Amino acid sequence: MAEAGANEIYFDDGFMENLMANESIGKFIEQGEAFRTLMAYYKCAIMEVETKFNVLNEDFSAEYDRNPIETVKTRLKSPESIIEKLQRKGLPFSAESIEQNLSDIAGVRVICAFPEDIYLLSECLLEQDDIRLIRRKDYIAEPKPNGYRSLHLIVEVPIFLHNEKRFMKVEVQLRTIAMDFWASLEHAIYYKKGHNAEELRAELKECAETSAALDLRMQDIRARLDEDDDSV
Ligand code: 0O2
Repeated sequence: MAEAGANEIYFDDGFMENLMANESIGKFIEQGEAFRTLMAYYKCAIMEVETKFNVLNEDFSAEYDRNPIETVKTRLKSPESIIEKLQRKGLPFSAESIEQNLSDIAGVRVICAFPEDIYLLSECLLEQDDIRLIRRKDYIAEPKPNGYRSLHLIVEVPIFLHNEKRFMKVEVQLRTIAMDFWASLEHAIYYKKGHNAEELRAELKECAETSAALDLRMQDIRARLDEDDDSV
């Protein structure tokens, strides 16, 4: 087999044969061009939403001398995860099906220091007149049974192409630093099996509650600091 160049990936024959033997995945591969174009649109939508949050952060920094955002992370769902999700949900393998049925191809995660900044930023985003809210799930007000907390928004944002304006879906997850840290640890034990897995999950759930209480205490300290500054 030829050496793969820096940007090339070679699959062995068996891998491609297995993939093409699955009729629906074969069709998906045939749709390569449409798939690549769609992914480029999602990338543009990610850039639009990321910029909106960066603008809000700058604005708050200039107006109130503080940054509500610690970090913005973005990700485009990998082809493997897209195929797995379509397969799991029994959905057709096509660019059209992806656009119609999946809402988390483009992901933007906004990490804040304090819980109240999550709601502030989400309101600021949703008030913008080019943003359409498709779905909102508040896992902070109602945490998942395992302790997971975050605010999830599915929004549609317009991207302006050379010949059309197109609305694309983006999943926005807003969470505190502590919630993010917890979620990465939870993700690591998600697939864990074995005798102590249940014990670890129970302990992690307790950590979620302790860390949510800590988030609120630190937010309260910040509010009291602000009051002191105002009274000087
Ligand atoms: P990835 O790679 O992070 O994207 P849907 O997408 O609508 O079919 P669902 O379950 O309705 O699925 O979406 P929901 O509840 O809004 O959550 C989707 C994403 O939130 C997940 O994406 C995770 O990123 C995150 N998430 C939700 N629940 C948990 C949890 O219990 N633990 C952790 N660590 N993350 C969670 P993906 O697709 O799993 O992966």
